[in-house]
Amino acid sequence: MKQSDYDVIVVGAGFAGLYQLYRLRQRGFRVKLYEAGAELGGIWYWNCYPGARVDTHVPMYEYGLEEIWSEWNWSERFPGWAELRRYFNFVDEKLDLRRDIQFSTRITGASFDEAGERWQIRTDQGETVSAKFFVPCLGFGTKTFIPEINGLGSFEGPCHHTAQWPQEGLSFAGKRVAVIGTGASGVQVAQEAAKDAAQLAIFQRTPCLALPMRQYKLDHETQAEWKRDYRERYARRRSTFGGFDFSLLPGSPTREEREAKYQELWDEGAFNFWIGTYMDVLTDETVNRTAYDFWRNRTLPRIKDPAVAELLAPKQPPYPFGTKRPSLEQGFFEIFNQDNVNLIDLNTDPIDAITPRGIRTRDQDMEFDIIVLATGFDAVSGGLTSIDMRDVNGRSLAERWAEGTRTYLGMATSGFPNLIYVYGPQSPSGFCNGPTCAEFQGDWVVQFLTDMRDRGVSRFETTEQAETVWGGIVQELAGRSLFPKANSWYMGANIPGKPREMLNYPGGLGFYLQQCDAVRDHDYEGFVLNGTPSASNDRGGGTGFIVSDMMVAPAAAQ
Ligand code: NA7
Repeated sequence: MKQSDYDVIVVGAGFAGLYQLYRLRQRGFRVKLYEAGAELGGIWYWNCYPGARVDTHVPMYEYGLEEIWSEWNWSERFPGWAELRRYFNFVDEKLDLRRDIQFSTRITGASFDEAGERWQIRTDQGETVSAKFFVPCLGFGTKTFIPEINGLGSFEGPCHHTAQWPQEGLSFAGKRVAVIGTGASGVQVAQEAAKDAAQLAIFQRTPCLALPMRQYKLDHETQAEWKRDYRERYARRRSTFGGFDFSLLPGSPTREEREAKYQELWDEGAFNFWIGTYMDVLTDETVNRTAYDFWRNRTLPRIKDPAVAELLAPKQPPYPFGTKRPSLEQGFFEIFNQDNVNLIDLNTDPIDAITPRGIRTRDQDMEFDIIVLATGFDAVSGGLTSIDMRDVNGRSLAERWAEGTRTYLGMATSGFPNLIYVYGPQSPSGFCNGPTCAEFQGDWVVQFLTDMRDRGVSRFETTEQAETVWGGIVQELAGRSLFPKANSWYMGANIPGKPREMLNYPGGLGFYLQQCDAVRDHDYEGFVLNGTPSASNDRGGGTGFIVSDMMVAPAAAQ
C-alpha cells in the first residue's frame, strides 16, 4: 500500500473538480485529483451515448476564464459530448492539469483521523492517501439508477445505461432498439436511434415536457463578435437564478403580455421558456397551467396520431410544467410519425420482464437487438453517499442521510471535519448551470480553505444547529414553489426508498451566493474552527439568513 500526503484531495475531473485543482494550486496548496474515468470531462466522459449533448447553450456552458474563452471556439450552440471532451483537453493544455490527476481510480472510502486531523482516503486501486482537506466534486449524476426489472441480466444483446455507454460506441443502424425512459437522456438517444434503427420502441412512464432546443451552428466570426461582451455576460451569471445570462422574471403581467413573453421565450429556445419565464409559473398552479397549455398547443400539431399525441402531450398536465427538468429536443415529437418508431405506455402496458431476446410487457412480447436504459440517476446526493465516508463516530454518510440530507450551505456536514463539497445537495446545483456553479461556489470554497490555512485552522466542522437552519430554509423555499408536486430527481422521488425532500437550494444562485458571502463576512458563522464556535455564532449559526421571496434573485428585477 502506498502512502501519500496532500493538502487537498479533490475528487472528479469535471468542471468543478478541475476548477478546484487549478485555483487551489494557484494558492499554493499541494493538490491531487482522483477521477474514476479514464479521461477528463466528468459527465462527458461517461455520457457518450449517441446524441448526448449539453442542454445549456454556450458561452454559458464553459469556464468564464479569459485565458480559456479568448482562444476557444465552439461549432454549435449546444455542443455534443465529443466536442465537450475536446474542450476539456484544451482546458488542460492551457492550465496544465493532468500532472496532478490520477485517472481510472475511484475513491471508495474515507475516514477522518482525529489525532492527525487528516482524511485517510481509500481508492479502488488499493491505495490509501491522506489529506488535510477533502473536496469531492462529484456532480449531480455520478451514481446511475437502474431499476429492478425482472430478468434484466438475462438479455443476450447489448444493454447499457446511457451513462455507462461503451467508450468504443455502439451503432443503432439496422437494429431493433428499445429505449426505457423518456427524460433528457431518453429523448436524446431516441432522436438519434430513430434515424437509422430498423425499429425503435420507446417505453414511457411519464411524458417529457420537452422544449425546442433551437440548435444552430456557430462560426468564429460570430463568436469573435460575442466575445466583446463575454466579461459582462459571465459576471451577470452570478446574480441570476440558474447561472445563465437570463433569469426568472418578477411581476404579474397581463394575459396578453404573458402570451407575448411566452412566445418570445419559446422562439429563443434553450431553457428560456423554463427559467427565463415569469417566476409565478413555478409558484402558482393556475399560472403554471397557462405555460403547460402553451407548450401543449405547440407540441400537439407535431404528432400525427391523436392517440400518440395524447400520450406525449396529455390534456391534463402529468405534473406542473417545469417541476421536472425539461429536456431540450430536436425533432423528438416528429419521430413518432415514422414507421420505424412506436411508443409503449408503461402505465397501461407495464414491463413484465426482460427476456433473453427482448422485452415482455403485459400485452406484448417484443424482440430487440439493443436495450438502452435511460433511467436516470440517484441524483445530487447519490455520488457522495456511495463513498463509504465515515463521520467521527464511525457512521457513514449514507447512514447519516438515510432519513434526509443534512448540510450547511450545501457544502459541509457535521461530524465530517475538513470535508467540503462542491455542487452538492442543498446548494443550487441541480438548478444551476454547472460551470457557473463550479466557478462561483468554487471560488467560495477556495477562499474558505485559504482562510482556514492562513488562520492556522487545522480542523473545521459545521454544527447540527447550522444544518437544521439551512435545511429548513431549503425546504421552506421549496414549499413555496410547485417543485414538491412532481416525482422528480430534484425531490429524490425517482429512487425507490429515497427520502422525499427538495435536494437543491431553490432560491436562486444569486441569493445563495449572497448567503455564503454573509457567512464568510460573519467569521464563518455556523462553523466550529479548531474546536471554537465561530465568533459570529450569536447569529444562531445561520439564523441570520434571510429567506428570500421565492427565487427573487437580486438581478432578476432589473
Ligand atoms: P431522468 O430525467 O431521471 O429520466 C429518467 C427516465 O427514466 C424517466 O423518464 C423515468 O420515468 C424513467 N424511469 C425510471 N425508472 C423507470 C422504471 N422503473 N420504468 C420505466 N421508466 C423508468 O434521467 P436522464 O438521464 O434522462 O436525465 C437526467 C438529467 O441529465 C436531466 O435532467 C438533464 O439535466 C441531464 P419517470 O419520469 O420517473 O416516470
